[in-house]
Amino acid sequence: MEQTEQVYIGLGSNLGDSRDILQNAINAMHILPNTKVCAISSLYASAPLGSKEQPRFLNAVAMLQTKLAPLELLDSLQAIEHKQGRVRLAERWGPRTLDLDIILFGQHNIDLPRLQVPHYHMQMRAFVLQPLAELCSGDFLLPDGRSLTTLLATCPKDDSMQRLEHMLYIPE
Ligand code: ROI
Repeated sequence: MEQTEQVYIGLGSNLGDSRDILQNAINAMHILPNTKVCAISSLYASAPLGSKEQPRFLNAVAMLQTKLAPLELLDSLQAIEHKQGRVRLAERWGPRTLDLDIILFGQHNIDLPRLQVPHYHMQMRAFVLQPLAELCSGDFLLPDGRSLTTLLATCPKDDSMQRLEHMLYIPE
């Protein structure tokens, strides 16, 4: 794919030094070929969705510009996850060192066995929508025509969610 696309990545971690792990992931995404990190949301802490018997999560959303094709980007993100020591545990919604999800890939709808974009669960997850809303305006439209404002208004409220003081940053 030759065209430059704007891609939104959801980052999450709840094992190890999560803030460090998320910053390292941003640094690693920034040096991918034909890719740069253009914007990063605030960092949010929230109670785990899924099994409650796990530490709280740190989440953020990054906006990238990339010329990589969707599956090339997915492979690159999975390589970063593995380098950060991610182990896929048997438990489906269990703890993870690093999760990098492609939330939106330009205005593309992607429905492949390995990759579905827009991300299936985004409309249910305040820890995705809230940071995403920091990076794009409320009238931002998804490929199916829904606005981000509509998604935010219908998303289950998460009272556990806290916007943190310390920030992630784009490396020089
Ligand atoms: N819960 C929160 N709060 N944040 C996440 O990133 C997250 N990721 C997941 C599950 C385990 C579903 N729960 C989460 O994959």
